[in-house]
Order: sequence, then structure tokens, then C-alpha cells
Amino acid sequence: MASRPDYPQTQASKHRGVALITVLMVVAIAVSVSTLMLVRQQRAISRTASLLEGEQSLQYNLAAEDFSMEILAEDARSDANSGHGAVDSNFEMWATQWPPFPIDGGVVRARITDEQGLFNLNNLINSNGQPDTEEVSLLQNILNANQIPPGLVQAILDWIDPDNDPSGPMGAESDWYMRLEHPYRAANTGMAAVSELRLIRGMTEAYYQKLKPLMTVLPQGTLININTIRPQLLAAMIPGLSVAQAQTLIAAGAPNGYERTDSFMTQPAIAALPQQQLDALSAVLTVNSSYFRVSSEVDKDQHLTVLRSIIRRRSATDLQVCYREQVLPQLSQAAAETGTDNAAMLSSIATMSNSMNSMKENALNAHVFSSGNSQP
Ligand SMILES: [Ca+2]
Ligand SMILES: [Ca+2]
Repeated sequence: MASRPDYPQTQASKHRGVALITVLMVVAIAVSVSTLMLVRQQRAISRTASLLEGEQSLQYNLAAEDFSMEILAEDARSDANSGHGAVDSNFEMWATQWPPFPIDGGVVRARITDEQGLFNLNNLINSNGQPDTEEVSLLQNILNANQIPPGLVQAILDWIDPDNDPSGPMGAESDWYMRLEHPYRAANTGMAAVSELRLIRGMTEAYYQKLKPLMTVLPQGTLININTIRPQLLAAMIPGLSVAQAQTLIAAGAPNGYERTDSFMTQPAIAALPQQQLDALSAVLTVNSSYFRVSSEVDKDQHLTVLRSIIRRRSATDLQVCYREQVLPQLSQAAAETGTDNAAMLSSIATMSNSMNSMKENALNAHVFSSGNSQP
């Protein structure tokens, strides 16, 4: 059997092989570069689309905020014409839950609630930088009712008061916080967000979750509106009063809400209280409000944007947004996927990060943290 002749490689065929490999390499590099460019372009397009969607949703949020301010203005006009003075209650139109408003690709939901139905932590320190006795004793009642050590009041006062002297054995000023593993200073000024409570000595997550639904922080001292007070807060303010009794008392203001605080103070359950308690109570109550919260949600193309605004209303023609906080869409979406606990946590993180912005915004606001304890 004849064997195949062994042809030695010539110089020319070697060169052809090298040239082929070079061409293949150039093609491969060109393909990778264009693939990379395509991926980057797609990312840029999707980023731009998501920014545009976010911006569009925010515009819907702002429209809901604007509409809510118009409703509050209308309420002020109708109060002015009522003949009984300004009254704000949950029986009024502004307090009703509106049906979701359909938009292209989703819905807008919005709700107005009265911030003066909550305990304003910035009431604790008066305009002279001193603790307000009535407010401090109210907060102590609230802590007691929630099985929270009343000594926590000292650290809360120190956090807000301008000095650096601890107000008691459970107080804490900057030197206490500066000794922590991750040190920081006491604010020594009015709070910008309820979540600041988490930074205060003695506060635990369990205590914070109990207090959060009852508390607010407003840029000036405010009274509590007896028509919109949260039943849990009223029950906590008056030792021995149950939440059910508090609900009955608030409902007794129907159909228009209490028009005067006297009408509330003469309710049998209240009139029976010791005089000292009556005095303390009547000093902090009112029947109308200047601060409202607008919570709007835009649920569009599987993205949720949440905007919370605090509106100050001085009259039908003088309404101002004094705080605005947006919960980022990706946080809301992640929250929806990971459940309620994480949703609350993510929302708090967003609140914390936004409180810095809000503080900056507030610093520019001439009316902020005057800390006076008079009704605006
Ligand atoms: Ca009203
Ligand atoms: Ca202080």
C-alpha cells in the first residue's frame, strides 16, 4: 500500500495561516466592541426611560398635592362662611378617602390627614429653649400608656433643647453620643423627622414602632385638634381612658365636630377628671388645624411613587408646602416584593435620607423651628 507523500509546509502557506488568524481576531474584537456598545446603549436607554417614568409619576404626585391644597383652601373658605369659626374634623370633605383616580397606565391615590391630630415632638421645648411642663407631662402619660420607661423623656428633651446639659440621669447630650461606636452629636434643635427618635438614647425599635403612629414633628409649636386626634393618642394622654372610650368621645362631636374645646371638656368622662388634669388638657387642645399631611401614591406601569407633603394652611389664600418627602420608586417596588416589615424598614431608610434634604430645605424657610408654642 502506497503511503501519502509528506509535503513540507511552504513559507507562503504559513503566511496565509497567520493572516487568517489575524483577520479572525480583528473580527472577534470588532464584534465584542459593538456588543459592548450595544449593551451600554441599551442600559442608557433603559436608564433614561426609567428617569422619564419617575419624572412623570412625580408630576402626578405633585398634581395630587396641588389638588389637595385646593380642597383645603375650599374648606377654609367654607369655614369662614360658616358663622361658627374655623372647625376641622374628620366629618369634613377634605378628610374623606377619594376613589383612585385613573391615569394612563395606572391610578393615583391621595389622602389628606390632619397632622394636629398627633403629638408634635417639637412642642416639648418652648421658645425660650426650656421644657414645656404640660407637654412633658403629656408625653410621660403617652410613654406610660405604651409601657415605655418615662425616663426616655429626658433624652428626648436633651436631643431638642439648645444646651449641652443633660436633663437628668437618663438624659443624653453630644458627649454621650460621641462615646458610641459610631459617634454623632445631639441635634440641639427642633426635630426634622419623627425617625430622629431612633437616634435617641434609650429608644428601641419596639418603642419606636409604638410611638411612630402617634407622633409628628412640625416647624412650630401647635395645639392638638380634638376633632382629629388619633383615639390611641387621646387614650394615652388621659390615664385610665380606653381606646374605645376615646373613640366614643371623639365621635360625640358629630355631625360637625366640636366647635369649641369647652364642648369637649364638659363631656362627662372628661369633666370628671381632677382639676389639674383638666387644666393641662385644655391648655393643649384646639378645634381647628393649620398643618395637614397629603399622602399621594402613583401606581403606574408597575412602579409605585409615594410623596408625602406637609401643608401649612394659614387661610384660604395662604397655603404652603413646608415639607416634602419622596419614597423612591425602586424602594417601593422592592418593598412590595419583600413584604411589610421590610417595606417599613425601607421606607424608614428613605425617610432618614430625605430628612437631610428636608433639613436643608427647612433651613431656607424663614418660619422654621421658631419653637413658639402658640397656635399659628
Ligand atoms: Ca374645616
Ligand atoms: Ca441639648
